[in-house]
This record gives sequence, structure tokens and C-alpha cells, in this order.
Amino acid sequence: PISGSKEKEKTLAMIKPDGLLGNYTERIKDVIVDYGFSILREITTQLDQDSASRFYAEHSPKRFFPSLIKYMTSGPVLVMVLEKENAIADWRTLIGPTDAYKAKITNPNSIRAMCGQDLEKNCVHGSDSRLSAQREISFFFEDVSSGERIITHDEL
Ligand code: RTP
Ligand code: MG
Repeated sequence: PISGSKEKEKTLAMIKPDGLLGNYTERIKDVIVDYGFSILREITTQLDQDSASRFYAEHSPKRFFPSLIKYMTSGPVLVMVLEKENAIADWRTLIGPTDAYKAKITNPNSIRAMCGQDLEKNCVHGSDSRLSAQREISFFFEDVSSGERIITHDEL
């Protein structure tokens, strides 16, 4: 299919430890379904130091990295593969800005405004690009119909 076609796309969504602990799972899933995403896969798991560090490897040089790893390993997470047209960008829009405190002011209807607290404890994750989505989905799940990968003109 060429770019601009209504091909479905997959993204990785995660409810972080504060989201699970705060019992936001059902409310978040209601939003997911209301916005037309299909939940293709889901798993509840506990990240350890090593897996959390590998998942957020891009942030390893950052000052906030140790704190991020402590947060992400503080309890179980719920990881989901979501699918719909334009899933990656739409899920990022739906979760809102990284800083949940700011989200409450600027994006009050976003998921992070609903269940997050601040710049770190923002209750959900979303893949930020097609490359990240592929990497993150295969980080947690095996063979999520990789044959359905969309090739656009730009990649040819
Ligand atoms: P995510 O990857 O979890 O979906 O979040 P994001 O793209 O909105 O933000 P990103 O820059 O990738 O940061 C990853 C996570 O690190 C924590 N963080 N802490 N203290 C800080 O300055 C800071 N900045 C980011 C957040 O939990 C953020 O979601
Ligand atoms: Mg990110």
C-alpha cells in the first residue's frame, strides 16, 4: 500500500506501575476501546533492573535515568499491542504530554491528566515512532503478525 492509505498500524502501550497501583486499568482500557483501538495482545509483567534499562536504553545517559528505572521497577506493568489506523500518533495524542502535571492544565482530557502525577509518574507509555513500535512490540511479544508491516513510498 502507498502512504496515505488506510492501513492499520500497531503500537506498544503500557500502563506503568502507578497506573496499575491506582486501579486505572479499566478506565484506560475503556478509553482505548472508545477511540477505536483493538487490543491485540496484553501481558502483565514485572520489569527488573535489566529489562527496564534495556527498554529505556535511549535515556541511559540522562540524569533522570536512575529514577526512571526505580519507578518502572516499583511494581507490575500492563503491556498491550494496540492496533488501528494511525495508531502510533493517535495513542501519543491520547496519552498527552510527558509531564502529567502540565497535562492536567493543557490536555485535561488526556490519559496522563486522568491518572498521572508529574514529569516522571505519568502512568502510561506509548511508542514514539514506527521504528520504536516495532522494537518495543518485539521486546515483549513474539511474532505479532510482522508480515503486515506497511511499506510506504518513502521507504522504497
Ligand atoms: P514514554 O517513553 O514513557 O512514553 O514517555 P515520553 O515519550 O512521553 O517521554 P520520554 O522523554 O521518552 O521519557 C521517558 C519517561 O522518563 C520519565 N521522565 N522523567 N524527571 C525527568 O526529567 C523525566 N523526564 C522523563 C517519564 O516517566 C517519561 O515518560
Ligand atoms: Mg518515550
